Amino acid sequence: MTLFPEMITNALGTSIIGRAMEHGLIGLHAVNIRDYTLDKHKRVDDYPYGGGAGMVMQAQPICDCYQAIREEISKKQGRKARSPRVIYLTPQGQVFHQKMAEELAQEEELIFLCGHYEGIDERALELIVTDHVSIGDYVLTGGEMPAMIMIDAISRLVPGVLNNKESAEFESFQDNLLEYPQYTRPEEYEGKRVPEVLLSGHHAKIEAWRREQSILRTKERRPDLLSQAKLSEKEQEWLKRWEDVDFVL
Ligand code: 9D3
Repeated sequence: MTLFPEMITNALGTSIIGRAMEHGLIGLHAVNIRDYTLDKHKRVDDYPYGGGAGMVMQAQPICDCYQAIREEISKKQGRKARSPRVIYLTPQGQVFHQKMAEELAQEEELIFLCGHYEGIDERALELIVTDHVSIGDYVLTGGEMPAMIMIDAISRLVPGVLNNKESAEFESFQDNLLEYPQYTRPEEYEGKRVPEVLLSGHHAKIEAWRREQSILRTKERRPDLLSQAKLSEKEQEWLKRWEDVDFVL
């Protein structure tokens, strides 16, 4: 639900998500809230009661838009569907994270409500919204890009959307460690050589090196994640020896 539906369809249509839509793995409908206004000038906002700067989006177009979407879902499912979760994108929401994406990927239907500049009449939020979500502590101009980010993160978890199953499973955030560095041909570029161990063909050594790199890289770049990573006793001992080293990578 948005005032700028083409923003969503244009951006997501050309991505991996677009391919998944063509294959019928997911469906995406960007619904224009303005299509549900009863105002003869097609207005969807008005001045705030109590005064103040800016405009406020009215409850009626949003709630009617929501009811129309519910009707479509019922038609598709051939029965009265249970109420889908309605996610309102707002800087005041819970901050989006991978666990939330995994949980939302289990849902059959999701509705995203995007605001823009102005706020939304609180009564519309009280009537239809089930989740308030932000994508982080920085200020954007609207909820469309946050919705797209959520849709992308959730859709790639739907079976079949990614090519190989592994890519969804062995993940940066799965075990709270960052990925190891990767190299391809040539062996030397601008005087910089590929780490010798990767050319050795010694698979156990390569695996051990990659694990080390993941741990060191996480310590350097995302120390906040390291505290939640599952490291073996041996790895924790080994890591202690790097404790006083400031610049490794
Ligand atoms: C300062 C009062 N508000 C302006 C009327 C704050 C405000 C509301 C809405 C500022 C920006 C926005 C537009 N942003 C979003 O709708 C939004 C958002 C964001 O800005 N950052 C992170 N996550 C999100 S989710 C939706």
